[in-house]
Amino acid sequence: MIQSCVTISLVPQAKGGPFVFWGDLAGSCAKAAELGFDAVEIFAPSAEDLDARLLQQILAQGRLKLGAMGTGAGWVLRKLRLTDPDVATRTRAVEFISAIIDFAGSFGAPTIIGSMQGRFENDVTREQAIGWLREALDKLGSRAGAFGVPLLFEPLNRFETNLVNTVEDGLELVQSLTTKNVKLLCDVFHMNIEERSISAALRLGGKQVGHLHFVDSNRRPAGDGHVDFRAVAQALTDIGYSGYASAEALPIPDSESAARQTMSSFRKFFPADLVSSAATVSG
Ligand code: LER
Ligand code: MN
Repeated sequence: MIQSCVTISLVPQAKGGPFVFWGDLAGSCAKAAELGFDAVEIFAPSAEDLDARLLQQILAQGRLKLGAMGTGAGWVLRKLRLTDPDVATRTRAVEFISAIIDFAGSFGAPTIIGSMQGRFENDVTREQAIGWLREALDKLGSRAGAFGVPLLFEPLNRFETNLVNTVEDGLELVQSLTTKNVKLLCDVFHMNIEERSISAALRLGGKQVGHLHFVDSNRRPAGDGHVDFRAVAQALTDIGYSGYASAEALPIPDSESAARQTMSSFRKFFPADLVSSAATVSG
């Protein structure tokens, strides 16, 4: 069954980024619950900045789940990347993500690697960078496995990375790992830029699709751009996808309206019969 999720950023320095809610964890969760979301995806400055007991209480109050946690603050705030040429920086990047995996894992939630993948540049070749990335993903993927959750790896568009831009690139990477616990996060905004066909790419991803960033072509909430979400929903049903459709979108015109627009699209494109047939396919 496909479930709804919405992003909350707790990182003021990421201002301008594609997050629906900003700050005020309790208030944002209360609003997400009021609008009918099943879960929240949290983008925090670090694992240490979160209070697990408080989060537990807030989630319980709204009958919400933690859908996933992002790690991009490692890049935004600390300039850490898994493919940095400096080994000490790569090690700190792995430690930063490990702490988030442990925190999210204790809530039964996966962790996302997006911008922390970095890029290859200057004297570093793509092969070298991919080698470092594989090393890190093997460690981090098996760490997430201890909590019974996958690690989510997100292909990004060419303006954000030159390493992994498409589902095909992502599959090649995750299938080359020793761990089998890294799944793909398909972000419709990035897919709209990089894929020849969004639905064909989702079908190619198949069982390796572990999470979806549910957002439109212009990074506005789903339904406010030109993505054909009927085709997206059909592809997800065909592959038996049963994860989250998580709104990682700009808060346009404001957070509450963006969340409402997302929910209205979620109900339109993932109606109960489609959602339950997806559950049947996935067994
Ligand atoms: C960044 O563009 C993005 O889509 C995030 O989910 C990556 O951390
Ligand atoms: Mn994304």
